[in-house]
Amino acid sequence: MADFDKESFKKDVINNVKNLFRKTIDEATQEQVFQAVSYAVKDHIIDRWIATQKAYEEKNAKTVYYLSMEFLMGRALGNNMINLTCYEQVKEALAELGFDLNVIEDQEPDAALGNGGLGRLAACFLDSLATLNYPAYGCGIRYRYGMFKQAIENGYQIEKPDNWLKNGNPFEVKRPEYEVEVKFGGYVATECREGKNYFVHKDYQAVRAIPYDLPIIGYGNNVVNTLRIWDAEPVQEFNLNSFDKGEYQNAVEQANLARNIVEVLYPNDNHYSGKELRLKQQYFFVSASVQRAILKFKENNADIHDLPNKVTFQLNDTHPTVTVAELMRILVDEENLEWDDAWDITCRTCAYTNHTIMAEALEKWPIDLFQKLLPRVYQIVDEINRRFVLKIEDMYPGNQDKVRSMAILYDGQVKMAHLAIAGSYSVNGVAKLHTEILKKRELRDFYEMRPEQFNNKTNGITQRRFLLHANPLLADWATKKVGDGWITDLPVLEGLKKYATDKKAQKEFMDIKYKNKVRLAEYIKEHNGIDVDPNSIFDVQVKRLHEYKRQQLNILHVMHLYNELKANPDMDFEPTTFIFGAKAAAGYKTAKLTIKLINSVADVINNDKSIKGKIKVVFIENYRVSNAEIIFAAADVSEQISTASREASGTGNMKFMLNGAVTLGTMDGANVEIVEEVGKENAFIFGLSAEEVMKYEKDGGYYPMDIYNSNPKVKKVLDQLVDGTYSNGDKELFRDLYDSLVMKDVYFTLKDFDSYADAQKRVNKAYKDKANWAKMVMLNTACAGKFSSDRTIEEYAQEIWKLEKVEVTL
Ligand code: 26M
Repeated sequence: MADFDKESFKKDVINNVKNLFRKTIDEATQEQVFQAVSYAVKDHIIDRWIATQKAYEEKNAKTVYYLSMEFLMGRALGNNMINLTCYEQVKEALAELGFDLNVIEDQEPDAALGNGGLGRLAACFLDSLATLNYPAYGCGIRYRYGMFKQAIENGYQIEKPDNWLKNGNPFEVKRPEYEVEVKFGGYVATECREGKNYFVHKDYQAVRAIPYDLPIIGYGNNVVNTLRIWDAEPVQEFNLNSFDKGEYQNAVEQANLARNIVEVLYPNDNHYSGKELRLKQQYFFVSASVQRAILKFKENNADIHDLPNKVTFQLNDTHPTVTVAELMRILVDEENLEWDDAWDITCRTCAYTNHTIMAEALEKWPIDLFQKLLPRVYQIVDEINRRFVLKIEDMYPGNQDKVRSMAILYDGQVKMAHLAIAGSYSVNGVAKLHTEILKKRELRDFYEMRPEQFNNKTNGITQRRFLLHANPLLADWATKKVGDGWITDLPVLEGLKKYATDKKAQKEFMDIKYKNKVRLAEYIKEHNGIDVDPNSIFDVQVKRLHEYKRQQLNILHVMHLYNELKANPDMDFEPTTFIFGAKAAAGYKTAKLTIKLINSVADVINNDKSIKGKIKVVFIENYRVSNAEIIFAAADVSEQISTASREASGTGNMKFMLNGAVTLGTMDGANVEIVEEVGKENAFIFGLSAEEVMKYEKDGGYYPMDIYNSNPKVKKVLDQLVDGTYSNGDKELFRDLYDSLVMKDVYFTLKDFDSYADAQKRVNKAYKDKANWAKMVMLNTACAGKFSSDRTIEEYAQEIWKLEKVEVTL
């Protein structure tokens, strides 16, 4: 970074420690130095932030508002320094002050305002938008408590609150001047003025929405975009004396509403819970974000009809879908547009991304709940639905099936996906296979009605965080081989292909992998107290715990392998460390029991001297963005073993690939495209195809009992779930897992078992051929270019958002 002066940076840090903590630098704790360094870095951000926003305003550039209930940002300091291109300079400055930058970075809590894939994708998108010079806001909620911290006690998951704001957030800026009011409850009255009917919302409860802005720094281009997260404050602090009874009650309720609304992230992933507070959260941040966006638009534009030329609201799944109705409310009630006019604008301003085909994730709100909480918005949804149903009937006269499958209001429910599709000009899936399944099955009727609305945008990840920051050794190596162009143009890594068969390069690459495995082994020793051998295969499955992701398949196979080794201790087998990391939704029993099973299996196997440490099983506690960065860099094998058709895309698969791991996976989500890029000879693919799975499902499933009865290996591991092998003799502990696998096996775990075990064998054998293994993993890194979120964002920007790049000079 050109405007970085090491000596003045050191002075800034020393000064910040004094001002913030009344201490000299040698008295300060590492955490206090973290704060001081962050403020010193923020000094370098702020002028760029101001300049960027000025440049956008001058150009009156079209802006995308990425509306998301989740932004899984992880830590900011390291990433901010990377993107300002001052990481090495700060590292040196701190070393001279006697501090280790790694230790300083470790002081920062993760900003875990998200569950998993969907939230992390939003974070990667913000990084790419800023790096590609696109005007963008992320809009979300400033949860007081983010994703819970996971502790493992006696093998069980315990959830601990994540008080991430405890020591303040050095990078955020409160913007009280941009507060808006959001209204809940009450009723709608009609008033007639000058012959026109007006809808007036009465007797409501209001909260003040206060924005906090976080800087999103583009890589080396002076761009700083904004992630705006909303806090809630009560409209009036209630004062015991100044209210009559009714007013007092209302004041208390309003204050409680403000307190509750932003309190905590719902820790569900791919599962809808139907809680009223969740709908409050959705409307709260949507209404605040849309109101603010319209106010800003009106500062620079005279005609509201220009809105679609200047603004897109991108809806991250159905969670912010109420945007469609809220925008209509503002256009009709506040801008006084006619319905058709308003609807035309709305449908050209909103776009929707679908992230899942899991039926239990579909958001459907009971009409009475929705109507009571948002009476005016409900009236609007009702009218949208009335007109939409007329359109369906017009297209398919007399076909009630179509109405049933497409209406927004049906069976006493508000179907958020249907509202999102009806009110959007674009509907996209997140990988080719996923989009095809949406078009052919899940959303077939909508696709038939308006095929041009549907498109695919295969997900991506940011190489700035997941290679440059997470894996500095490999990043430096790649830069030495092909230059540093890959940092903003990932396909440049293709230049590494020619080294894949070069003996010297292979050794360099594998030495780096080894060092990263040592780093992870140290982390595991420190956090789990388990010794693992960096020379063993690191086989890794890290992701949310869900039956469809099939951690059960993985652990059942480990149990099987252990049986084999016990029976045949001299079996030809390359020692393997099976690494898991996963949080289970707090109320998801089967998922929590699977965590207990993994830990129980780990206990038995890790302590059995007879297998000479050939298998180790490790469950990494509290998997999150910050330790993910260490884990991906150290992996040899990437477990992507979802039931085909269920994982919309996956993005962990891409992070492993980029860091030189081979995929062991099903033909699901983006795995299909990974294989397309790297070649099937450089991946280990197994299992039913999506089509096969869907065919079984259409025909009512299959009989897992047949497999149990005919496959002795499968029978043995299943029996071990209920014979006390992994539960100190307790035959009931894992009974529910046994029952659901043997009776139903909804996720085809037994069906895919043999094929998975065979793929594992192929992996183990392939690892022995050191040269070929090196070639395979190097080709994975070299072929990862497609999976940059820069590519994804260019596609969104050009094909959906129609944005133009804005240059920023200081
Ligand atoms: C819904 C209702 C109430 C509470 C929580 C939810 C909810 C939260 C998160 C539902 C779904 C949520 O996330 C789904 C998700 O993460 N989907 C993943 O999206 C990734 C990015 O597109 C894909 O790569 C994954 O395949 C997909 O599972």
